[in-house]
Amino acid sequence: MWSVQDQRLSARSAFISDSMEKIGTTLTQHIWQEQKTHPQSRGSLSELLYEIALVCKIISREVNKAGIAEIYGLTGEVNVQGEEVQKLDEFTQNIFVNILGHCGHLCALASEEEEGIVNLSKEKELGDYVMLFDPLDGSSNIDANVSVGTIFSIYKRVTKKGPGTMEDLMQAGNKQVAAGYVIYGSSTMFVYSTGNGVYGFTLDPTIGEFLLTHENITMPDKVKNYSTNERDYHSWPEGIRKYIDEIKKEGKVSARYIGSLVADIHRTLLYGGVFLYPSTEKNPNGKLRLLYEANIMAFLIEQAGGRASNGQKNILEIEPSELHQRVPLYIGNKEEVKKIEDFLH
Ligand code: P6P
Repeated sequence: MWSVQDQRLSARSAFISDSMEKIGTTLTQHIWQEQKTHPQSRGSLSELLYEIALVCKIISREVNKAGIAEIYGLTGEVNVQGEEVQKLDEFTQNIFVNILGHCGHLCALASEEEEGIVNLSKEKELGDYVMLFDPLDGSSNIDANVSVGTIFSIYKRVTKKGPGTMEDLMQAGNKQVAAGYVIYGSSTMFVYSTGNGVYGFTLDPTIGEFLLTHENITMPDKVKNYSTNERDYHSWPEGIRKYIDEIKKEGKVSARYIGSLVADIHRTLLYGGVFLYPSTEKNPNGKLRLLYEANIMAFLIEQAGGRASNGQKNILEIEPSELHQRVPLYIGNKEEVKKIEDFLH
């Protein structure tokens, strides 16, 4: 005859074994499996990705409680982009620099929030990688509880030793060894690629793990949505006006625009469609940044079967000339982006 205690223990172990069957692949396990496909790898990139995931779990916690913690609102300062700095912007920038700066796998860091290279020369151990990131993209939407995101791009250094330089940071997007974003929305998702497909992981906050929910994401062929800020219609290049006029005349593709790059790209990646941020009178080179916004989205979308262009060439082939340089961005369904390029020519 089992005691009540024995019955409780057996029920609990049954529950644990049952739920373990459902837990699937964690992000940590996936990164490790990816590493095993590179026998010469020493695990430095894997550990770097683990650290990024850790930082993003902390950011997720802060973003999800921002209102309660009363850290909504502005700091009263302005960043290098001339944008008002939200308190969460400041928090996310600092936590990235503090944790990633000390992880020993980077020799240089650059961020949307800082003019130049984040100085790691004081670090006792410098690594073989550089990272460019936008700690909290779309942060102007925070107070309206709209999805925001973190964007990151990782390259192998090209210089031999010592603190990383601009040469290490300003590489073409096709040299990225890993890139991804984390979207803080109805759930927190970590979406990344190391060049072998795009994988999405959803955070289970009850166990603090990112669990694989989107295996080898492939863009649908159907162009479901077009996404752009039509405020700029009259200052777009004529080809873009003609393209959008045609889409609206046909009436088969829905307009969807959130105004938060990570959210707009995440929807485009999963549902299919195109996102456009053309050059405008206010932003003759477009608004979005090549090195820590466009390159990452281009890398992921291309891995998922899509295409990203500045209107003339593949985003990933652009040789950077400035750390914060902007580019026009046409990204999404491959055939549709090629059609946009044709309209521009
Ligand atoms: P606009 C957010 O401020 C951001 O940098 C991107 O996340 C977003 O895609 C874009 O700007 C939105 O710009 O001009 O439409 O407000």
